[in-house]
Amino acid sequence: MQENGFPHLNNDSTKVALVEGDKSHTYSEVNQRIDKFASGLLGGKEDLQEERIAFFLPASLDYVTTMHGVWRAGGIAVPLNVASAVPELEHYLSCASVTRMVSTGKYLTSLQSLCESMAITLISVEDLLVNELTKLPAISPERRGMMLFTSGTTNKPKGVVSTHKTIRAQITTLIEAWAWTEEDVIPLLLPLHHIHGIINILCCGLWAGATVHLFAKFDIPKIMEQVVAGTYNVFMAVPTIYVKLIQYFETIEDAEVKIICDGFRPMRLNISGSAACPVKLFNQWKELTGQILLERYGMTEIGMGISNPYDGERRAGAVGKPLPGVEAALFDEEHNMITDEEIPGEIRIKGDNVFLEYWDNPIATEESFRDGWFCTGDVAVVEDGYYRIMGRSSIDIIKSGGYKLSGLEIEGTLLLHENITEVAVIGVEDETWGESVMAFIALREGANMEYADLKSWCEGKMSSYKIPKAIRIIDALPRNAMGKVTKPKLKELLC
Ligand code: MCA
Ligand code: AMP
Repeated sequence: MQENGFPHLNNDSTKVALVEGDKSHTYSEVNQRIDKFASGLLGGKEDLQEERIAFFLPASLDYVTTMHGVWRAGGIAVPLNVASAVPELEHYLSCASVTRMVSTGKYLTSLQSLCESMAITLISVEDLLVNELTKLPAISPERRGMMLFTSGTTNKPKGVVSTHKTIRAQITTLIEAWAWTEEDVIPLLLPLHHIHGIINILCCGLWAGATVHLFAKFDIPKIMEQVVAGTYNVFMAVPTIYVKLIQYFETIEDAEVKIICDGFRPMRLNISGSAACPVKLFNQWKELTGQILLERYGMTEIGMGISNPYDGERRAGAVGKPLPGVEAALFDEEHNMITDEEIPGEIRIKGDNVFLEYWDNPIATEESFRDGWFCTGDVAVVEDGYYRIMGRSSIDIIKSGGYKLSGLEIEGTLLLHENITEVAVIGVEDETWGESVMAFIALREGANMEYADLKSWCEGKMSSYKIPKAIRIIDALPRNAMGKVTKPKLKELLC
């Protein structure tokens, strides 16, 4: 282990860190494997000097080995969405100038030609587990450690770069605020290319010395088996997961529902975040399980910023107060800080938790900060000290099942369809997904389009959760005098 760096991992020896199916791995086993992998990655070099190493791995021991191995060897970890379509992957890999990609099993075959065409060396963790350990570099906190891709109001996702200091701040504030301890056992059922899964669950758990159960997908019966067995004392998910659990309860016997809900009841904490938790859902979950959901607010660029309290009132429909070490304030359109309660404004955030930069995009980085504050684009009010999210400043951002999607990115792909002349994508309210993607489409003269055909056409061109759930064919998109599409008018068409 390096001496001065930021290993971000507990060093307890015998405690179980990870459970993966019927296998479990202790902290000492995981730590040793990481050191071997980091030594293999270095391959004789003293320091990777922020080489971007991508990984295309489901939640697994290999994932943890790779992420921490890259950190310990001085690289930048670039975890990728294992559900990505090839054009999306091409963008991530070229944007980050990735040189090596770590993957496993069947993916090693499916990624081969893409990696070859981009001169990226494709490797497995096993390939780099060396027995002779090298001295690992000392990593200063200001060094870049991770790049995650996020959708914005531009066509292509941007790489959000965090330093080791950022990562540390994001983890430690949650350890303190949510009272993580080594006694905690938590299931990880979220994808591992976003903060929610990576920082809030995996990194916090492994920093605290807790046990994290890894699930490669949201497998309700398997996870519920463990809930019933009383395995977990903490549960974190996006609102859609709680909705889907309630929908699942409607498909099984009442007695079984009761047993599952009794498994949730004694947990010390159930958290909802990544998208608004409707008050109805908050109340339903409380009625079913007795759990008062702790809702919090975060963003890829800031980790978590605002949270309802662990001890104290958890207010339905509100996201709470700024976390320890995080400064939050509301600003009006003239960039004046709002000091009166109940006047809405944009949430801006300061603190060590805030990212360093958008990779290779100084203009976007500069535009996203004002006077040292990161401008989130989310609008809120403060009521009695509690922040309540009112919406977003951009209609081009859609939050579906916890994923942040760019309407413009989806439009860009749909426009490649030979029969589509104009398209506008918006999010429409949806009980399961929060918002679901809807496309308004104008067609080439004489052309027809069935939804099912468009859906099949989209497959492989974008991640499946970005594919519109519905389309509406219209003659022409509504535009203002400047020729800009007026998306709010499209929403009105649905009323
Ligand atoms: C799956 N589908 C979706 C979504 N997920 N459609 C719209 N929105 C989605 N989010 C579609 C698939 O395309 C597929 O469609 C069908 O649903 C079944 O797919 P499957 O993968 O089996 O679905 P699932 O396992 O039930 O997934 C639902 C899910 C998943 C578990 C809620 O969406 C998910 O993991 N969401 C969380 C994402 C996340 O971690 N977000 C945090 C980022 P078809 O059948 O037509 O092919 S935000 C963040 O990190 C910030 C910092 C924060 O605040 O936390
Ligand atoms: P992402 O960049 O994918 O991490 O998504 C961050 C966005 O998710 C934020 O800018 C918010 O719009 C939204 N978000 C996260 N948590 C909440 C919440 N509790 N309530 C409402 N929106 C949320």
